[in-house]
Amino acid sequence: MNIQWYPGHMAKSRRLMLEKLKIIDLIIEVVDARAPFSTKNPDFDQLFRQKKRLLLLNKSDLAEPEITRQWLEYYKKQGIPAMAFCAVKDNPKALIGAIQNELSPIIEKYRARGMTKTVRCMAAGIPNVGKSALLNRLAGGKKLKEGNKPGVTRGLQWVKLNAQIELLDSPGLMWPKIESQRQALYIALLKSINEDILNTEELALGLVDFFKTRYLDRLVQRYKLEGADQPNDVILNEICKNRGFILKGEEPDIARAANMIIDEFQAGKLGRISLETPADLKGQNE
Ligand SMILES: Nc1nc2c(ncn2[C@@H]2O[C@H](COP(=O)(O)OP(=O)(O)O)[C@@H](O)[C@H]2O)c(=O)[nH]1
Ligand SMILES: [Mg+2]
Repeated sequence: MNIQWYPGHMAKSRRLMLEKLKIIDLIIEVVDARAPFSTKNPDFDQLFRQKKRLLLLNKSDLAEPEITRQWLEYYKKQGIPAMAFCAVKDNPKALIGAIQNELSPIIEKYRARGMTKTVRCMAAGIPNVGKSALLNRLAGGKKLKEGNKPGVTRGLQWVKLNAQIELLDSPGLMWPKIESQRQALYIALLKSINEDILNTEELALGLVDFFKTRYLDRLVQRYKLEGADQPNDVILNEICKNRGFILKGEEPDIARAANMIIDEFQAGKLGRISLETPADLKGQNE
């Protein structure tokens, strides 16, 4: 899979975000807890180098809790402030505490001079990781538009957390070229890339291949597979037949099966799944 997806509007968003950067006190960097490494935009280290950052592993309700715990430990060891969150369910109290904690040196500095300063946070990340959902959760409302596909948020938009803290929503940002095949696969499976540029069958085969490494039993159970020790395309074929996705002339409807398995994975029907663990990074460029 060779993905080069950097639509024109992203270059514009990047510029607009850079213009706003000087008034931002904290970046809430949102990643998907199922693949915190692969959904982290490598450009951000440079882009936000002078900013305080809080890393948020969102959609933690869809990831394996034990692996999320390993990720948090991994970041802690590196001195990176990080938290797991579920923007659709979690009470935001602990997160608000963490945000206030990060901002308190700035607030205190002004308070010492008898001033009250409004502090500002920006949510940033690749598309579809839940930036808008997160800010809606924090601000307690549905002011920001959400959607399970990339490109829903276009402009920059403010919401208020409380009298002193303001939050800025931003459009998802990719980087010009995804170097690793595995990273491209994960980003695509998590719907951060526009679906029309992807080959669904290739994606589904990649997903089957991933399941073989850690969750083969779930695949076997859900799709009632007979032989698990089979090549990926044979497994996809069997899934297709077992679901009765047959075209005229007994031809298996592979495209339909491919779509179905990706949809079911995304909807959490195969259980809570983590695509990558900190141990997977060994030997890669961390
Ligand atoms: N299960 C689950 N879904 C989430 C979570 N956060 C966001 N979503 C969903 O993911 C999709 C993308 O969210 P959105 O906030 O629009 O992502 P953005 O592109 O980063 O702003 C929406 O359908 C949200 O309802 C979460 O923590 N858990
Ligand atoms: Mg958004």
